Amino acid sequence: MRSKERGLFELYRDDPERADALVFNRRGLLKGSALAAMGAAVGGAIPFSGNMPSGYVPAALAQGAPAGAAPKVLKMDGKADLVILGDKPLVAETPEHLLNDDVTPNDKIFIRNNGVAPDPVSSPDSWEFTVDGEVNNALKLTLGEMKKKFQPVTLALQMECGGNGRSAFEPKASGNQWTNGAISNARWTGIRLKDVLQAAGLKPGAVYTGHYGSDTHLSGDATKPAISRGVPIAKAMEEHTIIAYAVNGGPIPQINGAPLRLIVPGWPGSTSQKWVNRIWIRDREHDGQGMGGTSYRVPIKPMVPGDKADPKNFRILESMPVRSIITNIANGTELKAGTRQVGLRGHAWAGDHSVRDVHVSADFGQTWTTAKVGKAANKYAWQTWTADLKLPDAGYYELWVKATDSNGRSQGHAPGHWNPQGYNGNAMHRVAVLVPA
Ligand SMILES: Nc1nc2c(c(=O)[nH]1)N[C@H]1C(S)=C(S)[C@@H](COP(=O)(O)O)O[C@H]1N2
Ligand SMILES: [Mo]
Repeated sequence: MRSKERGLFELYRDDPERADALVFNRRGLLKGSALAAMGAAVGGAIPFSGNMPSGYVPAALAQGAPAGAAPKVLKMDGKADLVILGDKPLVAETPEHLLNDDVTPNDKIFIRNNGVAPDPVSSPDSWEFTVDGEVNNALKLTLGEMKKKFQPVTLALQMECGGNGRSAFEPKASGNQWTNGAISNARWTGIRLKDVLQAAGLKPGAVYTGHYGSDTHLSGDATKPAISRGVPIAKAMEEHTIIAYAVNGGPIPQINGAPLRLIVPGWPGSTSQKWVNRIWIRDREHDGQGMGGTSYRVPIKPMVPGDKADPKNFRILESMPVRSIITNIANGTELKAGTRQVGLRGHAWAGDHSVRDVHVSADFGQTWTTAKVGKAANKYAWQTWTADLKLPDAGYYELWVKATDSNGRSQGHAPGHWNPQGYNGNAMHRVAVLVPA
């Protein structure tokens, strides 16, 4: 933003409470001198200020980088400027405006480690993979043998961390404070997990999978997996659940699970085991690291935000919720003077479901424009949408997007169903822009 004064972005970064106090009067109404102050701070008038609901917190300004400390940018060979959310273990998200590609390139695939990543292997085809437990023939195969024995498949698949969107919860939920950047939609090549399980022969008692990888627990305890989650057999047998050995036509980046990883699209990313070397077929729900307590679990009846959880009230999080992002304009962009129309583009996805509609607004939700929503490249790929919005005057705008899934479920202004670890947070994405006078 071009403001000569210290802009609201800077103010939010340095002193968010003062910024809120400046913008909102005691009753939370954005008007009068507060509106003038905000206009000055953002460097322009707010043409649709009349539509701003009382008590409205300019979330677009507080979203992502401007709130709190300046972002720590990842410096890693083969990775774009991801934003570091944690360094022990390494966790880094891809800002929405870096996700504009239809197919996410390798350098923009986010990173979520739970433990200590293993060293790269020199001979990927000798990687050993085991299937055991409730099967007629336990399998021990090398990756080279797997490639020969099973039919390859290439699919564009969304892979989203279960905690994506968590940072919007109030009170704060525990875990990495993802904005919307824990999502990728790369083209993975591998073999169907179903084919491997059929070769092993599932026993009638097979009900759940348990996944293991070669990374080690942060504590250094070698007997404890960093993470070991699983899925019901039906999801494991789904056509789009694959064991991948390549991505976007080449090797998988080491940090994203080379030489072999699961992709369980539409479900929390934690089920997509990286560096996978064993699948244990269980005769009951898996009880590995990340399966207990409130981990990857959501309340079955609403709880009071901030309350202590009663694990009896929780079920395993399965399909991820509907979400949409604007990817062609970064939050805080100053458009060209004289801009009166803006073309928007982004993606939307909905876990196991498809996206029925995407709507965008430039007037704080007073009017919504229906976006053109493209078809998914295949089931479980995200859908790309485009829309044009009029900006009637110079000034400050927020561009909002919300998607609706095939069951009619949409996105709210703030995440609902508060839960201690902040799952299912799918507040709409908002991007602030300024059209200079
Ligand atoms: N072995 C192993 N697999 C793992 C993890 C991990 O820490 N170790 N993290 C999981 C989580 S929580 C997510 S969201 C995805 C992230 O995959 P990515 O780092 O390739 O984006 O991997 C999953 N698979
Ligand atoms: Mo995750």
